[in-house]
Amino acid sequence: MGRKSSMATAAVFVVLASTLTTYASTTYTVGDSIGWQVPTSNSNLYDDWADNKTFVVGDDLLFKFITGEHDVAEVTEPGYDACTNTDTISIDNKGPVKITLKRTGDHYFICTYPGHCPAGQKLKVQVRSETGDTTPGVLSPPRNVASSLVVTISLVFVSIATFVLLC
Ligand SMILES: [Cu+2]
Repeated sequence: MGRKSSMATAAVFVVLASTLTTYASTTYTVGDSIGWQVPTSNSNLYDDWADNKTFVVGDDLLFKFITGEHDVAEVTEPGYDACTNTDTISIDNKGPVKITLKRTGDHYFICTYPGHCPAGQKLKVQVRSETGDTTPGVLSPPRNVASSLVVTISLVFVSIATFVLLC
């Protein structure tokens, strides 16, 4: 195989690899510019923040906080309601923390530092699949698979054309 055709083959692989990572997902910074902390004036801050957003499987939640001042624990609904972390699903204590929403249904997050959750540092989000399904525990495929496929196929054709030209 000549140098040119090896280069073309490499190009095809690069194109294919890059299209596989183009699934669209949204990263939401929890609390926006306020970040993840004890709300000072509005104890419903995180409820209000989540209210006007639609979260879909594959989206990320970015919890911005200073390590050692807060943490992020994913808990069960009773844990969220009572601000206890006895049923902790996961806990991250090094800020910032990025959590990918992998399942549909409700997700609950609290800060386990004493007094923080009762003061409002708690977040509940409802995660939907692309079709709007919120049945708990359903794993849905990444978004925009169909459109990515179209892009991939057209890029493969362009790559083949390049390959032919180079030979
Ligand atoms: Cu905290």
